[in-house]
Amino acid sequence: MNNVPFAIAIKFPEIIPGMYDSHILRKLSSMQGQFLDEQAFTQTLSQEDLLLYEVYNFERPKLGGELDSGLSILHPGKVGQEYFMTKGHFHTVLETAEVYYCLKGKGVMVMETPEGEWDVKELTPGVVLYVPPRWAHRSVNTGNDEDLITFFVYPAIAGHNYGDIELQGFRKLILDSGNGPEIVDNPRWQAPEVRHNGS
Ligand code: PAN
Ligand code: ZN
Repeated sequence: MNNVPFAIAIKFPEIIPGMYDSHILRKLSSMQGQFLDEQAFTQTLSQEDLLLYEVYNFERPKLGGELDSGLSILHPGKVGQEYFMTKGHFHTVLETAEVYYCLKGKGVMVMETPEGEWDVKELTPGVVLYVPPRWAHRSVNTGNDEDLITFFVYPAIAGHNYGDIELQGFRKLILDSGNGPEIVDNPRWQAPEVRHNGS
């Protein structure tokens, strides 16, 4: 990979960059066990394996000092009452942070630490969100019919740990109350001390 500066235009309304290193497509079938309403999940999936989100990555060598960046495009929709969301992850190198910049749409970032602290921050165009080291993160599209588009940057050495989130999901879920989004407890989630006692 050339160690020379590069510039990539992200222009409205197309958004999709003219150049990128990888394009990841995540469909509903890859989110087995992650949505609260399992019946709604099975039913939605039986109709169509919907495309939930796409990521365009600008990748750099996995070296200290390098930064990976890219665009996340999370489509609108729901499984039952739960809005479409990304899988979410901790960074494998837990002590690495990430910055998100919201370009379009409406949503939230759901975050938590391994110790069970949690936070939810709104994402609307112009918002810069700092996800500190140690915080797992998942974006959720709470808009009715618009993509949630964010630009992100993180250390190239970070890596993605999906497994710990897949075990029981995030502590908080974002559901449509019928009157807008609400934050609810995830019944599958167990506090670290309970989890580690092997219940
Ligand atoms: C982002 C995310 C992207 C997709 O690049 O990877 O939004 O979400 P999932 O990786 O959870 O499927 C990021 O946070 N990178 O570290
Ligand atoms: Zn990340």
